[in-house]
Amino acid sequence: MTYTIYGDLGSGAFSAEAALAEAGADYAFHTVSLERNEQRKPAYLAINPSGKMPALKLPSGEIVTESLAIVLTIAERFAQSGLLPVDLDERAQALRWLSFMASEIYPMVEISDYPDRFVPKGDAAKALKQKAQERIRERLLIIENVLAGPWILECGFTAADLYAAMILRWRATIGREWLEDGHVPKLLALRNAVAARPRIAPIWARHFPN
Ligand SMILES: N[C@@H](CCC(=O)N[C@@H](CS)C(=O)NCC(=O)O)C(=O)O
Repeated sequence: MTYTIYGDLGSGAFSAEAALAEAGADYAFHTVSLERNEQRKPAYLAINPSGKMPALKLPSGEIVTESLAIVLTIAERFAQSGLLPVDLDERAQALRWLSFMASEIYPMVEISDYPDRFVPKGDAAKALKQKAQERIRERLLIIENVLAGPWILECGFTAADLYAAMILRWRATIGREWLEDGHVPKLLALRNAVAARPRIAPIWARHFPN
């Protein structure tokens, strides 16, 4: 029995797949198409009633949802992967920044990508999208300012880095121009360093071509 990731390419499923690859785990990737709205269809709602991806099926058959819980589950089960530092103070910082991204940034992604789920289409939706992008950018700048370089933590690569790289690659969500305007050079270097990691590079290329 292997792990099975449910999700689409380019989505939060990247974090699950990159974590499993870093851990050297066997896994299968089951595509749930965002374009076809399959995350809202009964077959997927039976896996994750919240209609969000990713979901991870454990070898036992249990389902884990929420990208943060998935990444931490993988880090715990493959302790030798170094996805979480052994030192408890360093680990606390990895957990801090992972939680910050999952709870302060990721929820803004839905608002930026689908503002008309929250307010009527048109000017209200445009204004809301802009606000959500501002929040994401403010929060990315907080990480930019504490980032040790090349990774978030001085002790080295952790799961927080692969999670940050994924968010940084959601260019349309954040705003391409802002990203290209030089506000977050350390985070962009981190994103490139994550993309170049030997176990992640082929996964990055599948999720984020071009
Ligand atoms: N809190 C969830 C958020 C996941 C999420 O928003 N995933 C997006 C793809 S990146 C999704 O499933 N969107 C589909 C939708 O909102 O309909 C997590 O961390 O796993």
